[in-house]
Amino acid sequence: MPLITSEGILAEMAQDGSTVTLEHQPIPELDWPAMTMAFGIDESVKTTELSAGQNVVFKFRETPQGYQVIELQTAPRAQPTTGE
Ligand SMILES: [Cu+2]
Repeated sequence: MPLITSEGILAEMAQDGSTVTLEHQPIPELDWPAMTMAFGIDESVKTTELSAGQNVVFKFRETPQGYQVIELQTAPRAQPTTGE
C-alpha cells in the first residue's frame, strides 16, 4: 500500500509512544471523512517534542498491525479558521 500524506491536530500521544490519536483532515485516497482516530507509530518517528494540540503533517500506511504513522512533523496551521 502506498504512503498517504495527511494533516491534522495531535489529540493525544500514548505515554509509551506506541500510538497517537490524530484529528485528521479528509483523506480522499481512502474515502475517509475528517475524523479523530488512533494510529500506530513506527519506532523511527521521534515523538519527544510533540504535544497535544499541535498541528501536524504525517505520512502513514496500512500494515498487518493496522495504520502506522511513519513520518510525523509539526506544521503551521494551514486551514483558516472561520467563525472566530
Ligand atoms: Cu481516520
